[in-house]
Amino acid sequence: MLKVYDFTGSGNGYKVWLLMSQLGIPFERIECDILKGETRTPAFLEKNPNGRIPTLELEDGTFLFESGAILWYLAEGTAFAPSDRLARAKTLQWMFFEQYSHEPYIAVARFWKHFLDKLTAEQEANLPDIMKKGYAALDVMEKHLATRTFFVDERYGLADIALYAYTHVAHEGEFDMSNYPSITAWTARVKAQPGHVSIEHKF
Ligand SMILES: N[C@@H](CCC(=O)N[C@@H](CS)C(=O)NCC(=O)O)C(=O)O
Repeated sequence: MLKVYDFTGSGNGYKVWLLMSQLGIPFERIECDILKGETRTPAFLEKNPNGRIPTLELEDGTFLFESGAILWYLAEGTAFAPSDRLARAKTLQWMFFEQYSHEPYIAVARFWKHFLDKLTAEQEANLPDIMKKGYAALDVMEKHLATRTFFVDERYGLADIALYAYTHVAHEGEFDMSNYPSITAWTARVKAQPGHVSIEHKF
């Protein structure tokens, strides 16, 4: 059986097991407490030299890391990963956007505000810039979704999963979502997809 190394509440981990749930792929979930450094032990670094979850262990003992790569591995050949060349590129476009312009701000603000007891002076100093860049990513999404139901070709797929993971919990990073009606409507459409599970799902 596939094994998913994960941390409760992680949006990056959630992307992986949300897709697996929707595809009906059985998996074993292994909790790694990142707050206790459990992804930085020599044993974990053997699995993922980058010391992070999500990490997927295949049945032959191969390890795969980076949520986007794991999503593509799992979704290849299914309706979640388009076969059309341009649709694949557009899916990657939004997934790269998520990793470069969205997750580093929205997920980081959420982690600091929702998971940490107290911010360091450096984190406090960086927070306004993180929030500003997070809002810039939300602005891009809002504009795109104003005339669309899903990110690529009006079909729910990997780009939606990748962006949903941290967007729907952006309020936990104290992002005010009241000015984002198109994102809010898209969030509801994602939640309504067959096999959807919540990030708060108890294993
Ligand atoms: N780009 C990576 C980011 C993974 C990531 O940042 N994981 C965090 C939890 S959400 C982590 O494992 N942090 C622990 C650490 O850095 O020690 C992905 O998409 O998988």
